[in-house]
Amino acid sequence: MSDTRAGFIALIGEPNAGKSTLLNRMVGAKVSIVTHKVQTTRARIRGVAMEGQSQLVFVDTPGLFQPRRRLDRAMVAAAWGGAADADVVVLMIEAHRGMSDGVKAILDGLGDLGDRRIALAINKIDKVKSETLLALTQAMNEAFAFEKTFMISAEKGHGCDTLRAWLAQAVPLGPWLYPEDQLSDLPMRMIAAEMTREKLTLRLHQELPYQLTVETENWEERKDGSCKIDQLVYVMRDGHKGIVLGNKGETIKAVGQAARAELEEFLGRKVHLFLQVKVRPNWLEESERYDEMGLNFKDGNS
Ligand SMILES: Nc1nc2c(ncn2[C@@H]2O[C@H](COP(=O)(O)OP(=O)(O)O)[C@@H](O)[C@H]2O)c(=O)[nH]1
Ligand SMILES: [Mg+2]
Repeated sequence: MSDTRAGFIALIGEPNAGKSTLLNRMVGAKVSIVTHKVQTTRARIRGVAMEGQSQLVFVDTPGLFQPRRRLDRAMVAAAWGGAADADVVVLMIEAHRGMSDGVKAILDGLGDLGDRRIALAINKIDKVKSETLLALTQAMNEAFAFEKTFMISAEKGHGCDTLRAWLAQAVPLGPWLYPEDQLSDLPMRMIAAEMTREKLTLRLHQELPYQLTVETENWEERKDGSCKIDQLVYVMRDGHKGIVLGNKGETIKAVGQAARAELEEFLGRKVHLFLQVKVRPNWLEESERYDEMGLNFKDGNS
C-alpha cells in the first residue's frame, strides 16, 4: 500500500483577495497572472505543488462577485464549479476589508458545498494589527464552522508553510494525479496568452482590460530550440485598438517585450512573440472565445 496523498484544493474568494498570488507561491512558479486590478483571473487555473508525499493540486478560480455580464456569469460559475469539484476549499478574505458584503454572500453559498473540508485563510495580514485579526477570526467562525483558520500573507509568505502542511494531510490518500514535475495542467498556449493579457492589463486604463482577450493563434517549434508564437489581441472598438497599439505602436511593443521576457524565463529558451490587434465588436458574445479561456459559454446565459 502506498502512503501517497493527492487532492484538489479550490481557492475561492472575492476578486483581489490574493488567490492567484497564493497559488503561485504554493507552486513556486508563476502559473496564474496577478495584477492589482480586479477580475484578472478568468478561467479555472490549476497549479501543482508537492509537499512530502502529498500532491496538492490548487485550483485558482475567478473571484466570486455579483455577476452582471455574460463573461462575469461564466466566471462566477467556474469559481463555484471549482469549489464543488474540490476535496478541500480554502476561502480567502482580505484582513483589512474584513467581513464585507461580498464575503457574506460567499458565506451563504458555502452551505451548498456539502460535507467537504472548508478552511479559512485570512490574507494580507501584513496590512492589519493583531487585534483586528482576532476579532475577524471570531466573527468569521461564528458565521460559518470552518475546520481551520489560517492567517497568512500570500505575498510575503507568512503562514503559508503552516497552511501547506495542513493541506498535505487534509487531502485524501491516493496516487498522485500529475507527474511530479508538472506545474500546471493549463496548455502552454493558454499560459502564454495569459502572460500577454497580464502585461496589457498592467498598462491599460481601468475598463479596457475587461474588453479585451488574448489568444495564441500559432505556436511553432524551431530547429534552433526557440519557438515562434503568434497571438491575437481581440478588442471591441477601433478606439480600443488605438489605445492598445499606443502612439507609433509603442504600447503594444512594450507589452510584447515584457511578455516575451516572462515567457523566455518560464520556458527557459528563446521566444519570438508576434502580437496582432483585431477589432471584434462581439467577442464577448462568441462561444469560441469562452472555449479558449477555458470557460463554458452557456454558464453565462442569464
Ligand atoms: N499587502 C498584500 N498584498 C497582497 C497579498 N497577497 C496578494 N496581494 C496583492 O493583492 C492584489 C490581488 O492579488 P491577486 O492574487 O491577483 O488576487 P485574486 O484576484 O484573488 O487572484 C495584487 O496586487 C497582489 O499583489 C498580501 O499578502 N499582502
Ligand atoms: Mg486571480
